[in-house]
Amino acid sequence: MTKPNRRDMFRLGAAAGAALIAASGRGARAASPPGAPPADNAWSNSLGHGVDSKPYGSPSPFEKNVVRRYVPWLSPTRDADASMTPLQDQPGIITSNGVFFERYHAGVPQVDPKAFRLMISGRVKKPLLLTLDQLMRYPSVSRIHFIECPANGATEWPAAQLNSLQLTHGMIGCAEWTGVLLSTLLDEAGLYPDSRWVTATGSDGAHMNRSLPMMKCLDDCMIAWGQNGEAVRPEQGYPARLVVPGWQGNVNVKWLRQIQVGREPWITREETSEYSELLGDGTSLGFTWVMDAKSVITFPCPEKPLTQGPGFYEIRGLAWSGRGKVKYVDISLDGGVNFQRARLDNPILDKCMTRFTLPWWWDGKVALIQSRVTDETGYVQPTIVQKHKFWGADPVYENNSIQTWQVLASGAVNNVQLS
Ligand SMILES: Nc1nc2c(c(=O)[nH]1)N[C@H]1C(S)=C(S)[C@@H](COP(=O)(O)O)O[C@H]1N2
Ligand SMILES: [Mo]
Repeated sequence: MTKPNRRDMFRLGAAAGAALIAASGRGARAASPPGAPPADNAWSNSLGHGVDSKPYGSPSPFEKNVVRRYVPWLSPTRDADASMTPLQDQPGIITSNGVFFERYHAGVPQVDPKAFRLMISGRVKKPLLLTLDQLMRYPSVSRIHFIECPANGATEWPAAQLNSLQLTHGMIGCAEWTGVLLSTLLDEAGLYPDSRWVTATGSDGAHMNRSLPMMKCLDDCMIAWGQNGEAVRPEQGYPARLVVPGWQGNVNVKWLRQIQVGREPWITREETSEYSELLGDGTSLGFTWVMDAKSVITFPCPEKPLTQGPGFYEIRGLAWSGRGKVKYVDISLDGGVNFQRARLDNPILDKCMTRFTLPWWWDGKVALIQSRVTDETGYVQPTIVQKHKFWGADPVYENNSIQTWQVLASGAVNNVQLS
């Protein structure tokens, strides 16, 4: 199909609309068929609800399908589980608090903010014990960062298993976090030259604890109490969580209660049985903190097929890197043979989701669409074949490989893996 000019962009859609009007004729009042002027619907002839009925808002009932979802066979219990963000319905880079993915090892505790205490102890000159009000008194920052669980995409290591963007890529969320930099509190407590490691512990039943090198703690870690214009949600660690920008989700300790400073890493259970990866050659990686660059096309995708026949569509997607900013995103329509550069939307921020788009005149034929991000360090998102070379045949974590969606002639979209 030759590329039509801009004025013709919706020509095919308009023709289909005209046919529909002819078929529906008179009496079709409820919904306006494409091409017809807006119908005079009931909501135009009556009062809407007033300010008293919804002091805390919620999405339109027509958006009830936009919810977190989970994969029952990934974990046997709901209180030690993960749910995924519906990325197919996320228009921009911010993940709505109500659908921000969840991961917890012992359920969501209900923490009383009055009883909250944060202890900063260990190899510091002046240990601190802070109430929430005291914590919130320190100078604060607001920053937009993603948090991604390294198990995001784990099911897709052996083969394309789940035909869903949400279930293959949704263990990520991006929010504006507001709080105090960890460096501010560590400066207040006073470090010694050999105060080289920090361990953060949660107050939930899992008492999740992870060791972090001092360099990262003094760089950009923060203790956040704000999330996208309101208090951090219970699922995200109310009233305060650690945000470790760009690093594995599991180090972003929620329901925070202790920051311990020491000379050595703690080598906690989470750092031996859980988050250390066995490689193909039999050796194990001690710490794998940084989330490497990743991108995915969010439209079209299995949940959002092409429903209006051949013609113009805008390919849309999200890209991010735990090492810094997204530099560019390339799109392939033929399974990775040829690539063209996508347009990036501002803002392009450090360790943050970046939105990309590409205009596409779909000829109605089968296409294999992919996105590939390059970050500001020059790191290029790898193929699954390249990943397996280093990570071995059967890994769990860190699947940041290029995703291929197969667009069928019908417009349906499937998750496929190219070997
Ligand atoms: N206290 C505590 N913090 C925790 C966890 C936990 O179980 N308990 N789970 C971790 C894991 S594995 C991930 S991926 C992130 C998920 O953050 P979210 O639920 O806000 O998306 O929280 C981390 N912080
Ligand atoms: Mo995680």
